Order: sequence, then C-alpha cells, then structure tokens
Amino acid sequence: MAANALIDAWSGILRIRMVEERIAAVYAEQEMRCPVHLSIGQEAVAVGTGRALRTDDYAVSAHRSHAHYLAKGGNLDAMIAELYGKEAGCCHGKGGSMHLIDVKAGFMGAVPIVGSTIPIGVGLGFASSMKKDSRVTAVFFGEGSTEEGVFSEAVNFAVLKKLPVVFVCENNLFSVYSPLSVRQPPGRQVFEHAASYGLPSFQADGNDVEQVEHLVSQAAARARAGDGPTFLEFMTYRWREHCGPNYDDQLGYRDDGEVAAWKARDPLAVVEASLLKQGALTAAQVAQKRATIDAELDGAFKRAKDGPFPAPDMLYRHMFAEAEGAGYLKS
Ligand SMILES: Cc1ncc(C[n+]2csc(CCOP(=O)(O)OP(=O)(O)O)c2C)c(N)n1
Ligand SMILES: [Mg+2]
Repeated sequence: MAANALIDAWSGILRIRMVEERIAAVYAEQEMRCPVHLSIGQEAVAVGTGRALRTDDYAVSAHRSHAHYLAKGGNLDAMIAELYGKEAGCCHGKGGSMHLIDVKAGFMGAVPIVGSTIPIGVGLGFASSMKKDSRVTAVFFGEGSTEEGVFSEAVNFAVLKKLPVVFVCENNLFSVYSPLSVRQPPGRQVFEHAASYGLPSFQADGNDVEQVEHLVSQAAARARAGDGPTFLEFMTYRWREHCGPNYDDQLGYRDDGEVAAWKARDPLAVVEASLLKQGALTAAQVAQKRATIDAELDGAFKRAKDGPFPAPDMLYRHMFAEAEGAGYLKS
C-alpha cells in the first residue's frame, strides 16, 4: 500500500481508537445510559473494509458497531449524541449504541439481535441487484452470528441470487465468555463452514489493515461485476470486556498469554510503527494528529452532553415507516 494510503488507514484506526477510549473514560459518569460494546483491538477490520467500499455502497452491523459506522463515514456528532440519548442522535436518542444508522454514509443500520442484520444486508443486496445500482453491501458480524439459523438462510439466498454482498466476519474467538471450543466441534473453521454454501471464502489476519482492504476490494469488485457474494473471516481480538468500558481479564475466561499475544499485534501500533520506520510519519505528526482528534472529540462530547433530550411526544415517532411529512402516531 502506498504510504499516503497507509497514513489514511492509520488515521482512521487512530480516530476510532480514540473515540472508544473517550467513551470508556466517561462511561462511569453514568450520563451515557446505553450498554456499549467496544471494538478496541479490532479496528483494522472496520477501517480496511470502509476504505475498500464506495460512499454509496451499503454496510450494516450488529451490537459492536461504532467502528463500522465511523469507518463507513458515519457522522461522529450524531453517534455520540445517540449514546447520550439526545435528540440530535442518529436515532433521536431512542436507539443508543446498538442502533446506529447514517443513511447518507450508506450505513443502513445496526441491530443487536445476534445474526439479525445478515438478512437485512442480503435484502439490501437483493434490492441493488434488482435495481442494478452497482452498489455493494458489506455485512459486518461476529463469528457468533454464524451459529444462528438465519445465517444459513441468508447466505444461501445470497449465493442462489448471486447478490452483491460481502460477508465480513470478525472472529474474535469469543461469544461473550464462551470460546469457540465450547460452541463448535474440534477442527471446524468458520470460513470452511461458510464455503459449504458455495461461495468463495477466505480466512485472513484482521489486525492487518492492508490485508483487510485488499480482500474486501477484491470481493467488492467481484460483487459489482455480478459474480455474487464472498465470505471473509478476519481473525482479531477484543481487548476489553464483552459489554462495557472495563477490562475483565481477572475473570479468568481467557488465557493471559493469549491476551498478551494479541495485544502485541495491536492493529494501531503495528501500522504506526511501520509508518515511523519508513519515515512516512514523524512522532511530531502523530502527536499533532492526536491533538486534532482530541479537539474533535471535545466538541462532539460537549455538544452531545449539552444538547436536549427528545421531547416526550417523540416516543411515538419512528415506530413505523412514516411518509415524508405525515403526522405522527399518537395514542
Ligand atoms: C439472538 C441473540 N442471542 C443472544 C444474544 C446475547 N448476545 C449479545 S452479543 C452476544 C455475543 C455475540 O458474539 P459474536 O457474534 O461473536 O460477537 P462479538 O460480541 O464477539 O463481537 C450474545 C450472545 C443476542 N443479542 N441475540
Ligand atoms: Mg465473537
């Protein structure tokens, strides 16, 4: 990857890391009342995928969606306001962290019922295929989603109809506290299971942003050419607890050596070190970038905190699809 492109990828990963570290830092204030599932340690999958897609392409995600939303170009202010339950939030404060959406950026939604956005993404792909709009849909999900029945139905349909979909599976080895060894028979690989539906399927390093971008670009080109979906399994690791801002390694459900090994392959540090070594980036530029992002976050968090909560009658809005200008439902 050219140095400029890698700098761009690095700044994308850094921004997402700093957004989530800020969320973690203020969470104990208890002003942000929704659960949060942080992607710290997993950002390269989001950034590599976001870079491989066009702005008018679609993406959908699940409960761990901040990184996906931001990497697809989702509005930061609207996300932070949503986490604070404010009117300016992307769901007018009624959805919280697990219901992010930014239609302008092609981020068509996030739904926390495990597996549930897979058919939604396939539906977007079906619409694109019928309309011939040349859009590609990336469906982000954790490896736990592949254990839901709906995964099978949706992938089968996408293959059958040759839909322009890229399945982006983040395999962080755990579903909450359960490792793959208590969920799958020995030797089963997620990407091999996916391949049995009859689509190209690859496993790759999800902490290597260049590898992610390369594979998603190829899959997106294939989808755009009308050749159907691809399944990509990216190996990565969540650093913090499943849900919440803290570390939970004292619980002993993960091996200390495993955690340390993945942290040594931090997707941010790896790319930053490579840029510094090549001389494509200086320590002063890193500090400057961090200061710029900090200032951006100061503004977004202040506006979100200061902004109003939704008015009580907003409770009845957006429950069902509303025609433009229609009155809202009242009891
Ligand atoms: C249908 C359903 N079952 C259970 C849950 C509770 N739940 C929320 S996240 C999660 C773990 C999902 O693991 P994975 O898909 O690997 O994503 P990760 O959290 O590792 O990113 C579970 C079981 C849920 N939200 N929906
Ligand atoms: Mg997982």
